[in-house]
Amino acid sequence: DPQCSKSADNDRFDCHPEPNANPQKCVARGCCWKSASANFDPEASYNVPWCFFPSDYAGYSTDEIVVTSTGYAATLTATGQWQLPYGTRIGLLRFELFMPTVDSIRFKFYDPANKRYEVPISTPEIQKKAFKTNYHIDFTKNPFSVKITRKSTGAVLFDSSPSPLIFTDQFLLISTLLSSSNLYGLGEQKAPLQKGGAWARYSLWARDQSPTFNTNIYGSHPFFLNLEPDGKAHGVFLLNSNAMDVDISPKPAVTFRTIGGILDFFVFLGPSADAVISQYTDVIGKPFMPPYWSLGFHLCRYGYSDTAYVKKIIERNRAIGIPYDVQWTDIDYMDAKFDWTYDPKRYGDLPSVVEDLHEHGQKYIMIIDPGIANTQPGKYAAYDEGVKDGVFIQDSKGNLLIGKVWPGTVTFPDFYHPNATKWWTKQAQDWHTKVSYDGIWIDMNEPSNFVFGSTVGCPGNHLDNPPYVPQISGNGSLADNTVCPSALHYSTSHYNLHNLYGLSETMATASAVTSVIKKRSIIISRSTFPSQGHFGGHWTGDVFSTWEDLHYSIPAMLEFGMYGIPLVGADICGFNHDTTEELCTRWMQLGAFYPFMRNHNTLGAPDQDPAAFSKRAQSIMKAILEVRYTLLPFLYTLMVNSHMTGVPAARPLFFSFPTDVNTFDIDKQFMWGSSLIISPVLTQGAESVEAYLPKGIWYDLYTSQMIGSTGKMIGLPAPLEKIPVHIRGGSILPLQAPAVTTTLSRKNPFGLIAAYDVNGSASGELFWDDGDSLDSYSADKFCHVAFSAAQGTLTSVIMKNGYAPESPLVITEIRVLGVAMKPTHAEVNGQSAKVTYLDHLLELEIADFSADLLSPLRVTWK
Ligand code: MIG
Repeated sequence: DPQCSKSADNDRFDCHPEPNANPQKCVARGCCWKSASANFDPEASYNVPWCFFPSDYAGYSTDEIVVTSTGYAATLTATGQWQLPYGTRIGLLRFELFMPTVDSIRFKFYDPANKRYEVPISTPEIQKKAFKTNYHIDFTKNPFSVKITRKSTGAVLFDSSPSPLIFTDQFLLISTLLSSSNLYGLGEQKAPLQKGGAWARYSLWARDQSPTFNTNIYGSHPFFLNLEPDGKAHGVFLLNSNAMDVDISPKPAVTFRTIGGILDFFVFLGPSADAVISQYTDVIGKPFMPPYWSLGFHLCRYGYSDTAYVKKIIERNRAIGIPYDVQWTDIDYMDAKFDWTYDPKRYGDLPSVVEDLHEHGQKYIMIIDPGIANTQPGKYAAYDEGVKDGVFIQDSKGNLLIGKVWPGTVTFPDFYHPNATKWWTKQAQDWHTKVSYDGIWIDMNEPSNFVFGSTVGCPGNHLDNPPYVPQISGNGSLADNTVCPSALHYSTSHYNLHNLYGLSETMATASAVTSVIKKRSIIISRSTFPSQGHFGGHWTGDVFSTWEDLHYSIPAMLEFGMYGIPLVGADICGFNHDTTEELCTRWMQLGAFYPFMRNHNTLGAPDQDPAAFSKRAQSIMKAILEVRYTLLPFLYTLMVNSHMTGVPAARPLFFSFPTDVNTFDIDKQFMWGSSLIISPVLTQGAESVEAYLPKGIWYDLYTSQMIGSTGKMIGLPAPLEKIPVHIRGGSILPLQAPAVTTTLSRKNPFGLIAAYDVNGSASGELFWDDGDSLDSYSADKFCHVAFSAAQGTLTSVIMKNGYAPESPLVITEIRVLGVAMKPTHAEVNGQSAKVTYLDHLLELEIADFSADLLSPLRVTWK
């Protein structure tokens, strides 16, 4: 067949995605069979397909593309001979394309005759077409394809022409060409940050699964960011929550193969990576504003068998002065593992432990699992009230679906049920009258189930056994380790809502906690879906106490930033297996730069709280925590920026250096904003790091030592005492003296570090507010100070003054890095201050003054 012979390896699109393809099966599908000529990697999880679509395979065509008030529309008709074993095609499809803004596009393919399931997240309404756009839209009619290019460069942003378009009830496929192999996103996966360049398949189906390569794990994010050849960025989001595969090919191209819903795409034009995430979060929701305390250090473990153990941990870490804001407890506290209860014997004094934390300016968070025990009817309010309100998931016949988790047999709340949030809020309220928690940790919400589908299995209908199952773990079964896909939520099947379970629980829990606490809080969820960040954060699950997982925590953190979930971190020191003192020390150092910093450990593993280690390790951990607490005004400012724009606090290097190709693959280093580069030690025994410093001036955070880089790998000394961190020339960072809690550190004096760029200038900013009011940003109750420095001066402008602290915020110290000439005299707001100049470091220190941080500052030196 001439249509087959034309296909070079990289032009192939998989016609037999299931395992065990053979020539007979392939030809029966009307597809081409040919072994790969090259690039076959026996180690890879996915390779060049040997069974692939001929270039004229069945698709859809149209006679006419109509211009509408919002964009374009067309009616598509199925064409060609259809031979795939995935049901019949929908004969007529509707295509609609919207052009809501100059830099964004939305388009959908759906069945105009039958309403299909669509993802229940709220997205902005589109009423009109942008007057001007930065993109071109082109179509082909037969077969139908859509192509979007960037006007200024011609770069491809979306092009569906390379593979057939397929749309059956339970099998939908579309491919798009990429503009380069620099591809990011498509999680949640344990994988490198940069995912393009080779054949790969990432499948999305929420699963209780420790992060391991090539497996679907807790969350689903059908979003990618692609860098164009000139460093511009665009994003593509498929708003679809069904189980799916995402195939990556070196063409470069991406194929989405989903088993339900509709094809509903968004394309975001950036052109910077920041702008892509900002546009993406315009659609899925901006990140929630976390309370200040949540940026402090959190301590947790699975296996605190009683409160005596918890108290011992609290006391021994306080005793050595560890900066430490939040103590957590895991399922150990529960009475027989029932939600919203505590064990009267082992945890009888939990309320007073929490009171003691509060008296010390600390906070308390406990775990809640979604499964509600059904074994004590009439005696257990959460269950009884849930049954009365009808909020539990039902089996396909309408009976309660019973699964099994920690408390034994359970029902699962349907958090999308109209009564669910009210019922959940009542549980959260009643519980708060007993234990005055400050936030909630929600685990097991894929949802995880210890039995297959339910205690009686699954009926095995078309939802339990669809004609195609993406390449997920669990012996090819969607029900493995979770609820039957055929189970019923209020609005639709679990088949459709499975990937949204964690998001729906986060939304209900955030709403409950907000109405109970009436202050900002955090909900940290294991399972996530787009929009999660608008309601809560994420931790990356059951990572191993290994050097490898220490490394992979960086791409995991960075990709969640791109998903609009900036409050993210991994279990510091590792969860599964035993950590070592060295690994834990290195992990505390890296973890001090996770936006969400929690040390957590599994049942049975030795303690790994800072006080569990030698004096030397304790003091290293304490020192890096003091560095983090010193930097908290800067981190908080980044989180405010995230809240306002979506741009993450912890970012890949390429966000700041988009034309430096050396940065595109880097996932062993990362940045805070565009001002700090963190280059952790990730190998055992290492005392230095080979780190990439992009072109420019960098200053060692601890010693102020300057490095002028031409953009190259540099060996940085890193004895166990030190994680290399550099300030980018051109930055001004707001700082505050550390303390053992943020309650105390927030009262300390502020300082600034201004690091000159090559032109001798620098700028920065500070956002500040009371740290925990719900309306700080919605009601403009915050302050925003902009700083700038040039030769001999540093000034501030009060951009917004919406928050009046109880006592004035004072600034008492300024360091300026890169000052070439020794000054002898400095003045702060007209008063002379003390000058110290370190000529070997070109560092100027201005001290012995006190000025109001929320009034315009004018510092001069000569
Ligand atoms: O099946 O609550 O990922 O952080 O410590 C294990 C016990 C259940 C899994 C979570 C982990 C937590 C653990 N949970």
